[in-house]
Amino acid sequence: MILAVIAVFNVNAILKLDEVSDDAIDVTVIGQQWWWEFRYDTDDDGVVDIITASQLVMPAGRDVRLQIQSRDVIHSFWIPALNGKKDAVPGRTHPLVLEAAEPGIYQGQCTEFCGLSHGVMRMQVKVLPPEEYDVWIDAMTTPPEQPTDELAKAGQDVFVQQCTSCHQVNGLEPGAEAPYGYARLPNPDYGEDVGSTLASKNAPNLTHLMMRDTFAGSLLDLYEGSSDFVETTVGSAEAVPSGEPAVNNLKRWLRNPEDVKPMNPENNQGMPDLGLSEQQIDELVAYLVTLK
Ligand code: HEC
Ligand SMILES: [Cu+2]
Repeated sequence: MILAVIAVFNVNAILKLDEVSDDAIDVTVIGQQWWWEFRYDTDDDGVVDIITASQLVMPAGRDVRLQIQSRDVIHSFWIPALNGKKDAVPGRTHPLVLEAAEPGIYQGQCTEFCGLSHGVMRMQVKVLPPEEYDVWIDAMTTPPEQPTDELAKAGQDVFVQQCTSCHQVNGLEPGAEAPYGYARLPNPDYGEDVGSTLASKNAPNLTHLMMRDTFAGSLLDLYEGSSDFVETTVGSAEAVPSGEPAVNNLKRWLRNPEDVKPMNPENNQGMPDLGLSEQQIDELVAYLVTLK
């Protein structure tokens, strides 16, 4: 009898967990060794118009329906403050609904052992007030401005030569020639199209790199003084990050990514050391910080 009474409340609550409102937002989440990708179709026309990494962005007070997938091994998506865990399994799509009442930055961690850098495969959910979320969508669907200073322009040339074989900046392809143009749409099949040698055929889309607060699987900050993001901070969050770009973190990454996090580039997992000169690194970083 007692169990029957408890079951009424229990079953009710369990059914509600999967309920979503009509204005829910759909986001595809893809686990990779060792970072998370997020894809949005903001105008619901069946075409992906935003591809970003490390940080899932959503508005407060609205359901977000995640479709969780993987491109390599089994990962598990978990934002403890927002919902339970859900496995990311190659060849399958698992749904999970998130809803956050309060703006803030919510921390998460991959919770299924997925190889070398599993322990540092982090992610964040940035929850924005609804009007700030619109600002974010606007920024993410507007091409970044072309670099104007000489150092950044030189960096863009190096980027086309050395980086576009793995990373997309919407509109820049390997062998592209100046003056470069940025297309508005990201390409979900970019890796396949450029013949990427990566095991997952995929690297983070960098078109709006500086719109995130962290990079490299949320291991390093993209802005100075934002290290308080290591813990979930509820209360406020900005659509467009402000502050000084953490150029030293970007330089560290480009000098040798494997120094920052364990990867297996010999097996085409992760980003290899490209043997860049300090001059090239300065140029590349001057370019990367324009990607906003
Ligand atoms: C062989 C493929 C490959 C090449 C070439 C490559 N990268 Fe990467 N890069 C990756 C992969 C894979 C990751 C994701 C690593 C991770 O976080 O686990 C990555 C991550 C990054 C990130 C962090 C992005 C984020 O949002 O977390 C930056 C910045 C970056 N690369 C810049 C560059 C630049 C600049 C170049 C050219 C000098 C370059 N990469 C060349 C594969 C590549
Ligand atoms: Cu993982």
